[in-house]
Amino acid sequence: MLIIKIGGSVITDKNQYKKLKIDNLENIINELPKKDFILIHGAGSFGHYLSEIHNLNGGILNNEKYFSIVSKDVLELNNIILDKLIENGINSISLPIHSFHIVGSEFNTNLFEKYLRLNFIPVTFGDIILNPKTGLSICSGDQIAFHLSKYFRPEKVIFVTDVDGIYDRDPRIEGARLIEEIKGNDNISFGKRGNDVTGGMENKFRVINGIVKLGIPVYVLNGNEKGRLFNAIYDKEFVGTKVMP
Ligand code: IP8
Repeated sequence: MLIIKIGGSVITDKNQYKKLKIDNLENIINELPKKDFILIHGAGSFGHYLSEIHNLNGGILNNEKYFSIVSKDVLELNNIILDKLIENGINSISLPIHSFHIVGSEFNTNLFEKYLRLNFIPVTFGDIILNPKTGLSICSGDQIAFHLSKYFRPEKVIFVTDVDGIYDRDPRIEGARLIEEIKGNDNISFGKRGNDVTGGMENKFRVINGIVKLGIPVYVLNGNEKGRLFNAIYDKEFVGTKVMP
C-alpha cells in the first residue's frame, strides 16, 4: 500500500482565505490509484490563513472562536476533496483526527486498517486537535503521515508539494539544484516558504527523515505539473526527489 500526502499549497492559494486551486486538485485526483492507499491532505488557506492571524499555534488564548472556524473550514476542504474523489471512482471515507486523537497519546490506526480491509480509501488531513497542555493545537498532515507510516509500513510515501522536490540549498538561491535521489541522512537545507503555521519545508524534512529511518522510501514532487504523481506512483521516471533509506 501507499501513503500519499497532498500539500495544501498545491490545492489552495495560501495567500487567499479558502481559495481553491481546482484545476490542480482535479489533475491530482485523476492520477491517484483507485485502491490500496491512504490519502492525507494539508489545510492550505482553509487552515493556515486564520491560524496565523489568530495565533492558533500558541494554544487557547481567547481565540476559541477561530479554533471552531478553522476546524470547520478544514472539514469543508475535506468535503470538497471527498466529492472529487468519489466522482473519480475512489471510494473514500473521511477520518478526521480531531475525533479520535489527542497530542501525546498513541495514534490509533484501528479504523484506517478496517476501512482499508473493506477496500475503502481512508482520507484524513491536518487538523485542530486536543492538547493536554495548551487546550487545542494544530497537527499537520505531515505528522499524521509519520504516525501512519510507522504502523502500516507502506511501500513508499509520496509528498505532493508545490516545489519540484528537494534542493541542495534554499531553492530561492541562484544555482540551487534539484536532487534526484538522496540518502535520508544527507545534509539538506530548506528555506521557509509562504505562511505555514506547521513549519514549512524544514519541518517536512524532519518528518521525511523520520519515515526514511523506518526503512520506507519517500518521494517528493511537484503537484502543479501533470503526470509526475502518476509516474511516481507506478515507479516510472519522474521529475522529483527520491529519499531512500
Ligand atoms: O497543512 C495544518 O495541516 P498541514 C492544519 O498539513 C491546520 O500542515 C488546521 C492549519
